[in-house]
Amino acid sequence: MRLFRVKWNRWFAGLIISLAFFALTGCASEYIPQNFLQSNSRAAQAAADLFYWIFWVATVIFILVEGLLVYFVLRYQRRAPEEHPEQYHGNTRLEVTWTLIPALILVVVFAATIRTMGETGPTNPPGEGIKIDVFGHQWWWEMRYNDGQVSTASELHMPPNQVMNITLRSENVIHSFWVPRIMGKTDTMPGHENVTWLMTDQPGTYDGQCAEFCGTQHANMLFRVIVHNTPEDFQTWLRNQSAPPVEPASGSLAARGKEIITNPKYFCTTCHTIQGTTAVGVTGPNLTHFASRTCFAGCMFENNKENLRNWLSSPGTMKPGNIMAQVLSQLNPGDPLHPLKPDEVEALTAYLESLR
Ligand code: HEC
Ligand SMILES: [Cu+2]
Repeated sequence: MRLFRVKWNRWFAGLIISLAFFALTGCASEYIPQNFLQSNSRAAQAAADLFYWIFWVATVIFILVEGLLVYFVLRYQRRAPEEHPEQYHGNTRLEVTWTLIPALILVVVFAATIRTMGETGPTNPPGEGIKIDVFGHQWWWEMRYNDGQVSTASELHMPPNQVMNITLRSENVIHSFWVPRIMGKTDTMPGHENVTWLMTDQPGTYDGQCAEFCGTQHANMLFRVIVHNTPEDFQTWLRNQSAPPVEPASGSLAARGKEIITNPKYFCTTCHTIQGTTAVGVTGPNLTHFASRTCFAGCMFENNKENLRNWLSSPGTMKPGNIMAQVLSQLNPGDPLHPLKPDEVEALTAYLESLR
């Protein structure tokens, strides 16, 4: 009788754990930015369809196999301590059957996967559209338009209903370019070019993510895909990105910021480019139109005054391990985590905020 009670306690615990599991899966909010099952493009929809198709096939198999298992356990359980089952060995017909059926199912799943890849895979764009280059850096994404004449960071802009043909590169480690709601993953490889494409008819902002572990800040290597409402809106954006930034009024705080950033003593120019100035470095994000962007540092931060001020006063606290913090630490050996003086930070913030 005691044994019996213990068993029921276990059943009860099992029940509670499964209930908690199903309850927790309901915790996610309605809109999940990186949920590829809530797709916003034909390619993502095809991937989601394939997923559901395989999921239901697997569910039927699961119910069938587990159902039979439970049935046999109950039907043929030992009823007396001295009872032994009848002994069998081998049944060729049964064994061939249960080898062939799973093999056939796998062939069908494989064929469906190949078909989806053929229709919407990264190497099969539905046509030629706008060519851009995307680079994976540690730890941010760079997007180059117009054969490299325009370079921006953390934001990929595109028009609706047009193919973006993307060449992917990396200068350091392997990253993976992923916009779950629009397209599947494609790796960026050092020394090797990969291609992918994006297309959607739904304007909006979609979250992207590096999907291949690439160092300590891998999880903070995000980006945004901004699909403009009309092709004209996109062209306006591109024209603005191609133009040099507005010159700060002489004597202003922003003008002092420009002096600092272009002064080689501060190293900024070795890593950043600001069109029309002496800053021509390419290690870090191009800052020519920094203020036009919605986020920075691999979209780890919203682009606002407070975050920018914090970034400039201590990039090593904001995103530990990044190369900017490492190099700037030389500016202030006494307190390497705070390389710039507060008034320098203020001036730089004012200047960067003027780069629309
Ligand atoms: C050794 C190269 C290097 C130096 C020197 C450097 N930076 Fe950076 N900077 C970077 C890198 C790399 C990032 C992106 C880091 C990340 O997101 O992981 C960055 C990010 C930034 C950003 C955010 C831009 C964006 O879109 O993400 C600003 C603003 C910035 N730096 C300003 C400065 C200023 C001002 C100086 C000089 C005081 C400076 N940087 C010096 C490499 C450098
Ligand atoms: Cu990465």
